[in-house]
Amino acid sequence: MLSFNEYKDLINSHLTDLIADPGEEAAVLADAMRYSLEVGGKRLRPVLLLASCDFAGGEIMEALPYALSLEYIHTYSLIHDDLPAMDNDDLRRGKPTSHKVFGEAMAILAGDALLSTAAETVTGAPLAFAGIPVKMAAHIRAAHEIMSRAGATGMIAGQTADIRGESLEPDADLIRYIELHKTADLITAPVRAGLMLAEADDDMLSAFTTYALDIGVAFQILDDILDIEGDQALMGKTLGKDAEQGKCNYAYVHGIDAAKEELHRLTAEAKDALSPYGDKASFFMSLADSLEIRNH
Ligand code: GRG
Repeated sequence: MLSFNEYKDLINSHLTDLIADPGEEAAVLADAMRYSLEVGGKRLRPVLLLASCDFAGGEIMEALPYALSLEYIHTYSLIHDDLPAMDNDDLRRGKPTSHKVFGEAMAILAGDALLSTAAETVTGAPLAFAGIPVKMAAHIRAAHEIMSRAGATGMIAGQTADIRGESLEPDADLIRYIELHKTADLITAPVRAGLMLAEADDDMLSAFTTYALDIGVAFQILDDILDIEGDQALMGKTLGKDAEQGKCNYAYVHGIDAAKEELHRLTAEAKDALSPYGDKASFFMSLADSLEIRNH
């Protein structure tokens, strides 16, 4: 296993390799796609994919296109989330948002193109390895896992519930639905897809699914806490918007103390799920701990 930063460096060094050149007539599209990818980001989702695949004995270079696809999907979701029709934000990853730099139409298209590049990447990945034996069923399962958790029953369903929640009475079930789908699905997809590529057994898949859903929900709860008491410069985005927009979230509805307790409970439950793997799972145990105390 590598360290978080070693996986991250590998991702960053290939991040824009798969951004196609649309020709001079549409060169601005590739510029906008690259801009949002390169302005920063923790790369949590692609790192999780490489680390999960590595943990289960898979080939990380074979998993790399799938990892990149996760960052394309995540970046598209941030570009679209920042649009005036959604959260209307001027700042993301500490820099002006896509629509502030390229205009609204181009920001919509850059998001669309990142999502289609992700689909092209996961469906085309086996072809990239023509000449070496490819476990086709594993590739198809991983591709389906990524695209379905990003889609109409996954992240987009969560975003829909989040927007709907602005005009509803706060409700614990709705809050958990939003956390699970808006955020945890795109953290669970890389973990499961990485294991699928390595043909991990069902017990491992089940333990790591519990881990990923827990750290995913915890990630959103801490995001909501940081929206109230975080440091704007560190977060790289405008804070305090959830209360302004009447967001249906854990910290806003149950209070900061209850949110911190739930964050801690979920982190402990996530680590507990991996206890059968002992020290071998230390990468994931430490990651859960560091995500619990992140400040950005
Ligand atoms: C617009 C289709 C569509 C979906 C939007 C991802 C999302 C769903 C909205 C973005 C806003 C938000 C609070 C999302 C929850 C997930 C989250 C906290 C994203 C930020 O992820 P980080 O902190 O970002 O990993 P970096 O910049 O580090 O990659």
